[in-house]
Order: sequence, then C-alpha cells, then structure tokens
Amino acid sequence: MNVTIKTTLILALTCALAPLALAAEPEPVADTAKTGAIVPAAPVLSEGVVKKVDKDTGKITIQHGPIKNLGMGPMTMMFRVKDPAMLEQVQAGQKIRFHVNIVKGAYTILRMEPVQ
Ligand SMILES: [Cu+2]
Repeated sequence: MNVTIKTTLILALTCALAPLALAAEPEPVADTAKTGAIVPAAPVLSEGVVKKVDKDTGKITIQHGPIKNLGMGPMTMMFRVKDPAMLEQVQAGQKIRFHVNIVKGAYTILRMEPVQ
C-alpha cells in the first residue's frame, strides 16, 4: 500500500466518523420524554463574589454560597476555569452566578455570568 492510498483512507475514515460524533450529541429534552429520567434542563448555577482573578494561572477565587450539585457548603476557594477567556468578563468584588463541576479531578467552572 503506498502513502497516497493510506492518506486517502485515513481522510475517508475521518470524514465518515465526523457525522457519527455529531449524531451522538445528547438531546436532554427528547431523552427525558422517552425515559422519564430526571435530567436538569439547565446546569445548576451557584452564586458567589469574586475575590481574586488570576489570568496567568487561569484561576479564580470565589466566596461562594452552597453548591448544590457538588454538595458543598459556603466557603471561599479557588477554581479553575474551562476557558481562560471567561476571566476577562469578571473582576474582584463582582457578584456572579456560575456552574462548577469536577473535570479531571479539579473543580472547574464551566459557565460564569455577572449578576447585576
Ligand atoms: Cu467550596
């Protein structure tokens, strides 16, 4: 088998797999209707006040209220953020709502929005 045929095969496989990956995207509403399982329509949001933003390390310190989805009580602690760009939207002293979960063993903020 020459290199050109190998490359063509790999490309063909990649293209064939891409639509499968898209089709596997979860559809919570449809699944809930079918199975009756309790699937939250939206991620659980917790409230907090930003204490410190560290753009260099991609971390944020938050004085947070109860985090129901993690069973965590109120405290001040540091979190990772999923995307460093999220740190551009907030500053120390700001009230926020956020969704946090454990990603690769670390508390990671997956969504964050300022509260007016
Ligand atoms: Cu905590």
